[in-house]
Amino acid sequence: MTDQPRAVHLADYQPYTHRVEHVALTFRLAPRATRVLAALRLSPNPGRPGRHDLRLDGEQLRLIAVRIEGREVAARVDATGMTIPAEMLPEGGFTLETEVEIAPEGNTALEGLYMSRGMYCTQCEAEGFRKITYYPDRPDVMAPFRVRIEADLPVLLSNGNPLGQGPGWAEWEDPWPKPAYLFALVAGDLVAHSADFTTASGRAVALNIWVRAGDQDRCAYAMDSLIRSMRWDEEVYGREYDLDVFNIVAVDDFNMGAMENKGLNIFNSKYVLASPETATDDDFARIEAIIAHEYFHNWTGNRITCRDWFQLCLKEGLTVFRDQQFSGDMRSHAVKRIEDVLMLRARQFREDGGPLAHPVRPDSYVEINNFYTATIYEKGAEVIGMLKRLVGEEGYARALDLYFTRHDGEAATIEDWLRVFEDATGRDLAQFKRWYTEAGTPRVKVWEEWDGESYTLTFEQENPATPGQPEKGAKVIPIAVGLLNPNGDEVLPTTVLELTQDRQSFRFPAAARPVPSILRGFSAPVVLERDVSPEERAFLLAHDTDPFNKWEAGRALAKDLLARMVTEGAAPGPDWLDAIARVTFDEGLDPAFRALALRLPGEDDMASTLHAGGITPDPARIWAERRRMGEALARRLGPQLPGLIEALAEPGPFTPDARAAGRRALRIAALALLARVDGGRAARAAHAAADNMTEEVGALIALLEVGAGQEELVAFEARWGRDRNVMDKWFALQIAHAHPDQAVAVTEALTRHPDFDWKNPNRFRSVIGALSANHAGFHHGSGAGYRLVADWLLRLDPLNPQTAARMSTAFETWPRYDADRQGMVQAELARMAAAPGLSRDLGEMVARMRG
Ligand code: 0A1
Ligand code: ZN
Repeated sequence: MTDQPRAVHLADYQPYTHRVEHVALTFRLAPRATRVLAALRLSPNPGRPGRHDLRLDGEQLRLIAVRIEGREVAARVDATGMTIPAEMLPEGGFTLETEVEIAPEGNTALEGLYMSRGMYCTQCEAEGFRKITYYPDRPDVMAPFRVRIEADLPVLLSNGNPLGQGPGWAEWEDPWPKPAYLFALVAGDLVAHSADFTTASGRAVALNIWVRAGDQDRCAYAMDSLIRSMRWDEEVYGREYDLDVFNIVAVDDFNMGAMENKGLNIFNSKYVLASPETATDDDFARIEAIIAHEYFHNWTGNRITCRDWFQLCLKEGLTVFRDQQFSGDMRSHAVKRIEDVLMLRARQFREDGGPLAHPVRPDSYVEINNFYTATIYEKGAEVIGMLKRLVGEEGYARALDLYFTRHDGEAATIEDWLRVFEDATGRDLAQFKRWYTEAGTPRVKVWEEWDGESYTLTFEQENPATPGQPEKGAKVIPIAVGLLNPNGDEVLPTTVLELTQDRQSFRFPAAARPVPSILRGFSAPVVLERDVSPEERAFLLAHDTDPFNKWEAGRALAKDLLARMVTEGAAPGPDWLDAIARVTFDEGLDPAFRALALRLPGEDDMASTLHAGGITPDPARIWAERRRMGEALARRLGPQLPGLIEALAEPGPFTPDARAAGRRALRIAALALLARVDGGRAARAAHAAADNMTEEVGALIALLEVGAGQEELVAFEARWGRDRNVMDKWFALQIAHAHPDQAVAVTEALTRHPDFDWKNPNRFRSVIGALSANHAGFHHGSGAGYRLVADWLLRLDPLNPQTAARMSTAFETWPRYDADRQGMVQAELARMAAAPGLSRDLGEMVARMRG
């Protein structure tokens, strides 16, 4: 057994002992023996008075030499770094040189310098740089870098601006001081899709997207998204780009979505490459959002970085918030908000309600890679949305301007961030800060009272206990409210109420009893509890002027019904069927919105809702009742569906814009419903006629959902078998849409497919991740789903602990289920915990889930 891994605590933060004034690196690349020469110009940090040893992080490095001011020194080396005692350090500034050897070819963890199909690339966030060279690998140590790369490869890239290049070498200089986690290097046989950009102040920037030969014709959308992001950040946030080049590289083996390395973003190829034939509308939207996200990090993350990893939400929450604003501006704010909330509830509420719950700013961790979570990213963004709602558009703009001027070039904290808002707006944010320090999703109950003259809304907030945080104080909760009169006119336009106490009432003059629309735009990440009749929900679905709450009313109607179907065997009645029918065929509404209104509540969402209501969810029953619900809707809408499908056909060539995508989304939703009553005839025809991946996949899923589609799957493989990104879809969709009793068998069969390259994270996620996403299949009463996922996590862990740990969250919902299932999950968690040599990553996750 290895030593018990130690937790890192926020309270222990101390500035680094030294300053790094400059870094010069030379790489002599070779797959099994890359030499890394580093020259660090160091000086004592005045923020840490006294004389200190020099401690540098370093892991899995073969040390060749260490010199100070040109003289060899004997450093103390251990498994996590090197120490040079204070007495061996010159007073004042000095240059430290190290030479190490590393083996990128054997690096399967995809952290540090590694190889992906013959190409060298790096991933340094969070703590990967220490696997490249000895260095103070912490975000508050910022330095300018100069990099020389020597390799017999045509394209050699690093951060910053190019200094020069020749056969077999290239040099780069990044003038902007940066932490090591933003370092990047790429070397390979790549081709560029290029464009130019001129910034608002006239700087010419060369833009390149580097891909393998043959992929250049799939870069246009990413490039267009990049150019729109650069312009948007200038126009909306006044932020300009600050180097002469901006490079993006697409890599096939990548643990996450993408990485914002300064001037050299590295992307999972799945989030760059797109053409109408190979990418769905959702892929296009995701590419646009991720390109924007990484680009926006140039200011929120790179120019202003995090003091320590506890402050991760400082860059991630803000950058997600900014990419959400951008996507809303590019597409539809209403649709984007609904999609973001669906995601938040599916991932973050799920996390916040289980054993892995943690604050947006945690105060301890064992492995920081385990904290790139929905809470830090998505809840982090929601918290900023609330701040903006509380201080208003202008207050927000002033605070952000102050943030950029005050902290440019610094490594900042959440305290700095909140102080900027306090100074810019005069508001006290002490209570608001609890959103950063306390985990858990607040539950807000509402009562209403009307006395003939005035109408009162009373709110009560409850902040549930989470691991390590039994008691919590009241939060500041902005609740956007509107009131409608009984004929549907709005009598109170959206007004933000500030709930700051456990219980609080708000009174409005009202001569007639109004219908309230509460938590408009999902103004706070809370669970709203209010007894509402189906009639009132249907009324809001028809009349609410707030698009989010209009959709939410339909959603709530469907969830109430499905809950009654599951618990009491209720039948889908006309309240819901008629209300949805009206929205589906309302041509005054955006087709994308109508498609969202047609989407049935998810099974995992239903399980969580039932559990919150004190009912133990039965996954098989939820699956069956949800299916019955879809069939009832299909019968109700059936006769009108062919007409709708026909009317939504897009003439002319495919365009990925939001309007066309919305029409396709509604058309596919209609096809999927129709398949339930016509045996898949229309879906089969649509599949045969499809000239784009959105419709090809949409029709195929519609067929799989009714137990058909086998021939289409064969044809799909025959056509796309050589395309990795497209084949990921083929693997995933047949598992995600398998019958619950067959999901495990289908997954097992696919793990034996010759193209199941499980060491590739995208392929692993497409297969094992797809099984975890098949709710009734994963939670099958036999326990076979649990066993299979645990087997594969254990197999992946020694090679790629980061991805294994991340995917172990499949098990986080176990406390919701019955004793049998709980026992089976606990047994799998115990089996994983006992595995010899378990990584710190997976070890921490399993320990937290076991509780
Ligand atoms: N900062 C990146 C995401 C990222 C995080 C960690 C990684 O390795 C552990 C890789 C990428 C982003 O927010 O896009
Ligand atoms: Zn990010």
